Amino acid sequence: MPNPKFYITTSIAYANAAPHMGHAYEEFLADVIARYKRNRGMDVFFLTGTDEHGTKICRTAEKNEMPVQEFVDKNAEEFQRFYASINSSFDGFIRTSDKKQHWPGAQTLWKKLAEKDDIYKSKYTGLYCVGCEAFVGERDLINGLCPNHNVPPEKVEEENYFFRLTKYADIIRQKLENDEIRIVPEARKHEIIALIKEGVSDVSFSRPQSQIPWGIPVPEDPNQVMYVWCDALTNYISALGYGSGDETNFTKYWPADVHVIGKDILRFHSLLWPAMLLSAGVALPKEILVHGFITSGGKKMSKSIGNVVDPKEFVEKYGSEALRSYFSRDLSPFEDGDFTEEKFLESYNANLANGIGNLVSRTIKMTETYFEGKAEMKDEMEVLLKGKDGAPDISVKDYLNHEVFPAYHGHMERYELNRATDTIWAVIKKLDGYVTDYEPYKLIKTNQEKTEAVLANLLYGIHAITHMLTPFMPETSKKIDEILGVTLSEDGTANTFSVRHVDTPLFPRR
Ligand code: ME8
Repeated sequence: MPNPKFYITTSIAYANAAPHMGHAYEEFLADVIARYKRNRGMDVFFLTGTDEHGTKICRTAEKNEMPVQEFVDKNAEEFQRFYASINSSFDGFIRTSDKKQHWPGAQTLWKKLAEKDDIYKSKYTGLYCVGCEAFVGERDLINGLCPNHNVPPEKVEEENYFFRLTKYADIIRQKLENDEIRIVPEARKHEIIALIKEGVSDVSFSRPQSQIPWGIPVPEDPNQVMYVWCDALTNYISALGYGSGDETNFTKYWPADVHVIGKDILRFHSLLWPAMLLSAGVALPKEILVHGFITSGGKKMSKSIGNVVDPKEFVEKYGSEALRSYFSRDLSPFEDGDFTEEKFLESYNANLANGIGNLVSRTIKMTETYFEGKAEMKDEMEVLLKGKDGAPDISVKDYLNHEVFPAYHGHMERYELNRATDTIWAVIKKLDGYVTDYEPYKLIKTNQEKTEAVLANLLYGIHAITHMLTPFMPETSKKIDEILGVTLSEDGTANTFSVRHVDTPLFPRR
């Protein structure tokens, strides 16, 4: 039996500026899930990339006095470099200006919709927000301004192609209601269903080439270029070879098991995209994970407020593992979350320096001092974790197998990533308590055998921690495992340790 496949994507970031903290977070979320699924033995394809067409990019390139292609090349490279610097394990990076891989996919899909008679030409008179790259209605505005960008939308009057979204709205609403397309978290599902119930219109699906020269030409009508969202959404299949010749990956990995996106682009992914796929007769994505927004000091990060935290500078200063740790511990994937340097430092010291760093260093030190760095798990001498508040005592192994792992995997499967790390940090706390209860630094004077059992249990517990922590902090987990010098027994559990000396703390206090 081949391993089950798992196809996960991020949205594709606009290549009109350097990556921001929101991009870093979304990439991190998808990376944690991809790493977790790989560790579970799945055949994972993790796709990320950049969205390189549209009015916004075209205008920003002009402002920067650069040819558009050069401008997006530079930014796409910056995204790739940044994602690599935060240890993203992506398998594919799609760029929508890629004429070999992406354009044929987008044009093939367009033709399918046209064959279905789901595309027609009509006059569009209305409003367009360049920031959103979206046609907006009066009801979307607050005091005449786009609430996302605080600017008035532009008036547009032009001859466009339209896509018959109305034809599919009801079917999609049903598929959302019965979780055929599952939206996580549940609240976002209700939000999109309510939006569909308010009423849906057909969408303008192209722009005149004279208005926006930077985009994919509409098949058989070079006077029109595709609307940027029509082109961008197709990336999820064009990256797998759809429409460009070799469809091996498309056949193998599609449909997406999960699209990871931010809350502002929910309607494109849970309505427009499924409608396009239904029209083309292509299978629908199974799940959409919708994350919240990162703010700074409770406010949207903005240059004028001066609260922007640049993720690249941040990684240069503190390292990618520290950033990943903050994302893991302090943000919930389903809600908005705050990022400030002050909060980061607090979390760093509590979770890393005093938390895992301290537990590892004192355990290693005692093993070195009392047993020349060697310890072995022996069944005949169990030293139990003391049950608190009337709970019975329990062995470290049983505690991990019966309480910790089931809770951890449950959270991971439900994408409750911060709750999964709560489970990990509960183990750290438990092991700290174990040291306090048995005081190996005193016990060594009276009972050497029992002290070794305590240390072996601690090392065993730390190995369980690194195992669970790998998707979140891959480098730290690897480093700690090297320090532990673990040898696994036949059943795959750690049984002997030969610890390595460390001179510098894993996470010095900051
Ligand atoms: O929307 N916090 O690109 P984008 C968390 N090209 N996430 C945030 C955020 C924040 N402050 N700001 C933005 C696009 N995001 C399109 C996608 S997909 C076919 C096309 C998230 O660069 C946002 O929700 O504006 C989106 O998921 C991602 O960053 C890219 O945003």
